[in-house]
Amino acid sequence: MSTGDLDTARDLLEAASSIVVFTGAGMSAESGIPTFRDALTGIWANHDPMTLASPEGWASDPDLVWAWYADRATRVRSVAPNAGHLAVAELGRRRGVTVSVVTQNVDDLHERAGSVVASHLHGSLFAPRCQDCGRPESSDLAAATPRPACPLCGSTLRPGVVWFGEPLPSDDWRRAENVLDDADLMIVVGTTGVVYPAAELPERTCAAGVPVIEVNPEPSAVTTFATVRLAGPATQMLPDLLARRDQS
Ligand code: BV8
Ligand code: ZN
Repeated sequence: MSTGDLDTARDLLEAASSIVVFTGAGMSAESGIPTFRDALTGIWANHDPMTLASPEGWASDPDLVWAWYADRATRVRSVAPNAGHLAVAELGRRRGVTVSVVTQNVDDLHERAGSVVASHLHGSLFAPRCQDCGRPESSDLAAATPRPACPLCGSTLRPGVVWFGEPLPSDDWRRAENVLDDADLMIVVGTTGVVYPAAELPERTCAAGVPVIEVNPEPSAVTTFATVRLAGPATQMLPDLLARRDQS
């Protein structure tokens, strides 16, 4: 990455007052949470995440799918937010700037770093709910095994995430659209930009003439339209982007 890219990105940041930070699995990678593209490891090595993260996968083996999410929830609880999460939270505390986090991630690392998350587009590992009566259950049950029954109707709890083929939560989608309407900058961190309809949001931002800064060590679908790409990991690029010029 050239220092020119960092200067360009810093100019864009300094000029912005309403920023949307749009994040994907790469945001949590350096906290030790594998991205969706990473091959599943250990006991999950022989499973396809696209199958596990689908209604069909759930229907065919709810115990297996529940165990995968319980394992992921346990893993998230055992790691910490990284320097990238902390940089986003610090940006949100700056005077004169409104920062809205819109994440595709189902972990709570942005919240634990101190950010307020405007939208969890794909739900949360920590919001299990009854698959029949819809009653939301305590986040403590997210990692409970075996799969807990609904205390209200006795049916089974399901993970509170959005599976492939399922619609995104309308409230989260509306909140994401609302913050996009006011944005004068989007920072996209750690996403391939190929999962829809979430991937529409950076595209719409660009189409509206709002600058897009991408943070990703690899090119992605976002790279094709981003104003500038900071080619490196989130824990390095975000602190560099936010560093006050007189301090760098
Ligand atoms: C919908 C929750 C319609 C679950 C997720 C055929 C049938 C059905 C649907 C479709 C179909 N074909 C297409 C679709 C639409 C489908 C879709 O987009 N599929 C893709 C694969 C083509 N979308 C859907 O199904 C959506 N629903 O369309 O519903 C509908 C409407 C009305 C009524 C009924 C139905 C639902 C999509 C949501 C799926 N759920 N997550 C779970 O987590 O288990 S998506 C899941 O995958 C993640 O949440 C994440 O969003 C996504 C993976 O994308 P990324 O976040 O980008 O992560 P990835 O691993 O791909 O990449 C990591 C990136 O980070 C890389 O670029 C890497 O370079 C970078 N990186 C790595 N390290 C770092 C880094 N960056 C910075 N720093 C680092 N250190
Ligand atoms: Zn129930």
